[in-house]
Amino acid sequence: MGASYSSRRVKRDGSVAKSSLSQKQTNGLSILGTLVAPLLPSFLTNNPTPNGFPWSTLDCNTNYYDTSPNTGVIRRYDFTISRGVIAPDGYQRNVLLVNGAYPGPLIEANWGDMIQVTMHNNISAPEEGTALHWHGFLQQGTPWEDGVPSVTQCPVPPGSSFTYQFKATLYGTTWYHSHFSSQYAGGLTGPIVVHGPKSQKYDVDVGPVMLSDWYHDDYYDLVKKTMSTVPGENIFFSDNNLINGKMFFDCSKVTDGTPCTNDAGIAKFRFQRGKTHLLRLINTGAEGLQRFSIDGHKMTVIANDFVDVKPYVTDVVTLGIGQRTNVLVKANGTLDAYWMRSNISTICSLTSQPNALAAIYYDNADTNKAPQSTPWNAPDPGTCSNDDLSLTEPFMKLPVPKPDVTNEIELNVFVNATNHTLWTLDGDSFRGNFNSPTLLLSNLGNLTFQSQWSVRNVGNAKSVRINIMNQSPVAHPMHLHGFNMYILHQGAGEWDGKTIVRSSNPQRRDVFLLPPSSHVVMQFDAASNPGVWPFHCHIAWHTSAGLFTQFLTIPDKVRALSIPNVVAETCRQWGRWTNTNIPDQIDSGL
Ligand SMILES: *[C@@H]1O[C@H](CO)[C@@H](O)[C@H](O)[C@H]1NC(C)=O
Ligand SMILES: *[C@@H]1O[C@H](CO)[C@@H](O)[C@H](O)[C@H]1NC(C)=O
Ligand SMILES: *[C@@H]1O[C@H](CO)[C@@H](O)[C@H](O)[C@H]1NC(C)=O
Ligand SMILES: *[C@@H]1O[C@H](CO)[C@@H](O)[C@H](O)[C@H]1NC(C)=O
Ligand SMILES: *[C@@H]1O[C@H](CO)[C@@H](O)[C@H](O)[C@H]1NC(C)=O
Ligand SMILES: *[C@@H]1O[C@H](CO)[C@@H](O)[C@H](O)[C@H]1NC(C)=O
Ligand SMILES: [Cu+2]
Repeated sequence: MGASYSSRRVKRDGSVAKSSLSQKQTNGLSILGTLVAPLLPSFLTNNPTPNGFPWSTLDCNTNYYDTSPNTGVIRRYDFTISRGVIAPDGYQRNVLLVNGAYPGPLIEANWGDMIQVTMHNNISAPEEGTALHWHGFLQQGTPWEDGVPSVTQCPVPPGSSFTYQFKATLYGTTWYHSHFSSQYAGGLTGPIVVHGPKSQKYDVDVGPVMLSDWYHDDYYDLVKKTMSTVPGENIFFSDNNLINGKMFFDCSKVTDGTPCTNDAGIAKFRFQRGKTHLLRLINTGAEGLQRFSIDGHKMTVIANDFVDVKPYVTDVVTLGIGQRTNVLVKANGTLDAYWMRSNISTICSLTSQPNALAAIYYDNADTNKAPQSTPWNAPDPGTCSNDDLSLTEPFMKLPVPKPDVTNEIELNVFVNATNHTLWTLDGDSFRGNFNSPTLLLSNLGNLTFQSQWSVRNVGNAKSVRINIMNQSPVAHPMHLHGFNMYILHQGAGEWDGKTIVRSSNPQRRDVFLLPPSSHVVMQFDAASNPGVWPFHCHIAWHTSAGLFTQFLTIPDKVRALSIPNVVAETCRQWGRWTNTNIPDQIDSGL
């Protein structure tokens, strides 16, 4: 259905490429996806160190888990989170904006810089707490900056502010998003780019390409559906698919009188003929698995998440939620305009309109004309899986160490006695307590946790191996905070307990796709990062319904952390606010 709708619209030359709404009406103050969005870096990365770069003599072979430059530079950002009304795809809805923008502003830094973001919670009517998570950053020595309510901090109440500060010890492409309930499905997300040494040559850094499913209902109503006890009500479909926050919609489907404009416009990019372009793909969606392609162009994959990989060529890049892939694209097509496409897999995800389009214009092509290119014939294999582990070999080589602990975790779904559909890891369905973050309790030496907090204390284990078995018929993008995981094996059914793909240098990343009824074996070097680290499914609705656990690593060192007073002060502020405002925590809280 979605497919025929899209191709029909594409043939109406012009209307697709032109917008009858202003950028302000579709995306507020965001300029992402427009032809005035800057190429990157938007500041100079070179400086007068021996090698002319802030990272001096460090390069792509440096082990970034234990070595990163100290540039002495602080990149400061001031974010105000507010409610607003925009129409990213022409359908007008209430959203959450960062500095009036959806997607939120780009954070850009060099490897080794400090990133400092002062966030003001201006969410009103209704008021709501919030917190921002910096996806994929390791937060070594600063676990309280990870931005997860119930785990690393109390939510920041309306009217209050919180300043996050952490070091960019890894380089590449990532994003930030709210970790308070499913708020980020309401628009509270933005891209992050950390410039570092280049493992491959390219000419033009096009910047972030955010891929996101899009719902027309408020996120809170969708969380209510997720937690509904009415049979079937917790199954619902996204309404559209956006590239850099933009796409058009067939407003004849709107029956409730909500303002809707058919031709909201699409994201546009410019290519320079003959040059090699870097595209930084990020799946910032709530539920949908994306299959990204560019008509007439092959892509060379050079990084997955924060890990540069040995380059390989592909027609389609698969991204689960939270995953990033840097690709190089040579502008050597015969036409002067091409479609960029991102299709949500209709086998692996729930959507009524899977196909996102954006336009790529070479040099002086007419940017008001729709491209006439044709898609690759690349049928969805329906495996809900990333590229084979044998293909994705990290550039910076690390063998997997011998684990001191191996845990098996079973992922399942069940309906509880009051008919709520809940996800479980080893039988526990997570539900957090906003007032008692695990990190703060652990820092006080109180390791008595409620079972519904699903805390796994791995003690002094240096390296922890997890064999996770998905007993559900659904794929899950599993994300670990604080580490890059070694991804050792994946397959249908049970693991044989020994086979590892390329143990001399297995794939590493911070989100992996766990296909239906399959296992994935991952490992992380727990002792390298004392703290409390969530491991969860990145589907917003699954996290809401409990698919979340947390690892406590090196508790003695967590006890010894000197956590800034503002973290406890935020809990006091949250406590005061909740004295008179009862937060309606209908889900797990995250
Ligand atoms: C994306 O969807 C379009 C429209 O249905 C289709 O022609 C194209 O082959 C698809 N591409 C991929 C990579 O799935
Ligand atoms: C706070 O939010 C309101 C809308 O709820 C908006 O009008 C106002 O401009 C916002 N303040 C700032 C500083 O962004
Ligand atoms: C375009 O460049 C890519 C990457 O260098 C190459 O694989 C491809 O064959 C080229 N295509 C044409 C039409 O020259
Ligand atoms: C079922 O789960 C919901 C959501 O977590 C919870 O509110 C409810 O108390 C649970 N029911 C029972 C009987 O435990
Ligand atoms: C749960 O659903 C079953 C089947 O629809 C129904 O018979 C039962 O009354 C429901 N229980 C509750 C507590 O709502
Ligand atoms: C430890 O924290 C729990 C809350 O998880 C609390 O109930 C308990 O009283 C605390 N214990 C001590 C000794 O403070
Ligand atoms: Cu999931």
